[in-house]
Amino acid sequence: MPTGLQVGYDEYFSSSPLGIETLGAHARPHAEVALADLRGAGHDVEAHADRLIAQRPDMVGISLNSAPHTRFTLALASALKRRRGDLPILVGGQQGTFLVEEVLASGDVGAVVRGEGERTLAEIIARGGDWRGLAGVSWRSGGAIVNGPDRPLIDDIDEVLAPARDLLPDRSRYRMGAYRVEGIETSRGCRFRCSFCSIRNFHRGRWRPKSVARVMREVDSILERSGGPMVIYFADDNFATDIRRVEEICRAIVERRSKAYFWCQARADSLARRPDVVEWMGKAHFAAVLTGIETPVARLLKTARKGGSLEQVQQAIKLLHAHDIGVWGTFTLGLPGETPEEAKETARYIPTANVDVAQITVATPIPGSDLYEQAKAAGEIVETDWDRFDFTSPTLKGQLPKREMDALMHKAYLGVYLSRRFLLSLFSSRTNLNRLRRTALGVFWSWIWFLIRERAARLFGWRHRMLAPHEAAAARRAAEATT
Ligand code: B12
Ligand code: SF4
Repeated sequence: MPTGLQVGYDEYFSSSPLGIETLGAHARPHAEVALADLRGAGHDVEAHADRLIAQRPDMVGISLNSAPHTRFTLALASALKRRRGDLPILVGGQQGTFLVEEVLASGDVGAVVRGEGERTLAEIIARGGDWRGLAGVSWRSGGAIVNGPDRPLIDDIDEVLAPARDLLPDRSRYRMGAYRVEGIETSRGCRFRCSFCSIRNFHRGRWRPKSVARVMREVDSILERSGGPMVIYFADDNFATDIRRVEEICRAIVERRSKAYFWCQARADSLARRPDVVEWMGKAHFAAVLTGIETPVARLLKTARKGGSLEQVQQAIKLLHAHDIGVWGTFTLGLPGETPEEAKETARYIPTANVDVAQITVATPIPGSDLYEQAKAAGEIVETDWDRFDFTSPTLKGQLPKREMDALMHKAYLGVYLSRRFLLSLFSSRTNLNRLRRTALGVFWSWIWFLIRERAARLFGWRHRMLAPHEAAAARRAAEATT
């Protein structure tokens, strides 16, 4: 699991890396497996490569899920190859899947596994590392790229093994503030088609659930092993896709009488329609729901094909609060076509939305999203450095310049976390909401501290030792020339 995001996320919220843990479980019957989660462990590619090579791997797989991990991933592949020219390197994940040519371009990465990887990886290992001809794989042959056919999706995802959490035994690092966090994936995909999102294309428009029994087996195994208070985070894109299943899961959780808290990601419109199910979520100890609010500007929501309405968002917030469930609202500035006045309107709205955690991002054309395809075709992507696809920087024509975007964003954050309402609410009785707000405030201050350190680093010229791909290629050529 690579690192690379330079805006601080890895430093203050690290949830367990479900992708590599799940792949580890499927690879284990065929090979000895070691996992390395490099997030939050510094950006020194050379040092990471030394540590990985010291384990004498026969093959290395890198999970390239998010855009800001791209440069690090390619630099890591290159650093590994400089040390061991014969080492087969695989890349998979959301960003890898939709960026095959770029990932394979330097020749350091041998193959890209497209889409969900459990079966493909197991087959590659079972075939002694030979990926040629396999479905779901793209590889280089001579100078050309060969794309194997798409691999059919796993129909019954109950067949996906539980993540091999024991392969990363130090679980204390997976936390947000005071909470220990463990992720569980209970479904795959999403039926909606927001233009800025890649999920629909990654899962080919399908939503596939795990059965309630399968989900609860995983919940039970985490609860059995956990010591103190903890959060179980359902990492599904829209946990509320099948609202009856949500109720069933909540009823099963209530039966456990555990002290754990639960978080999930869910659409506000799905929740607003079913107050009875939100009540069950409250009984089951759901402490936070992450929901995409984006903007109050109806025109922009429509262009982005978000669906739902602001009224439903407000209804859902009221409903969640009534059952002592915190709202983690995500907002988007710079949606395509947004005018500077509309950006200000969104920023002004954020502190009034009554959320307990606010996350503000800049609309970013991620590969696999319709926004990416359209913007690319129209020549509207103005940024080429993947490090800038960090969801806080402008990357599209027409978006406000970084300085203005930052100013709006910072003002909105201060408006949320330093508002009288928010600060006074911290002194109310210790409810879920209250705890979440304290956590959010703690994270907010660590972010401010991170920004101060980053500014200082820039001021005094400290640099991360991360090579750009062209620098890495030059270094490899130089090393080859010497040997
Ligand atoms: C949970 C989650 C988080 C959590 C935990 C992140 C984590 N890395 O574990 C938190 C909240 C911290 C988070 C943060 C961010 N996230 Co996030 N996150 C997710 C989410 C919802 C689920 C990830 C997950 O656990 N999936 C379940 C596992 C089993 O699947 P998987 O990881 O995709 O792995 C499978 C395949 O991809 C493939 N595979 C993956 N890697 C490899 C490697 C090899 C070798 C092989 C063979 C196969 C393979 O096989 C796996 C099994 O099928 C995804 C959306 C999604 N549904 O995937 C977004 C998603 C990955 N996140 C995204 C983003 C943008 C971010 C942030 C940058 C947001 C921000 N503004 O800061 C940060 C980045 C932080 C970071 N360090 O990664 C985007 C990335 C899009 C992109 N191309 O950039 C996604 C796709 C959501 C979206 N559509 O916008 N995220
Ligand atoms: S943003 Fe959320 S609701 Fe929209 S398509 Fe992506 S996962 Fe689905």
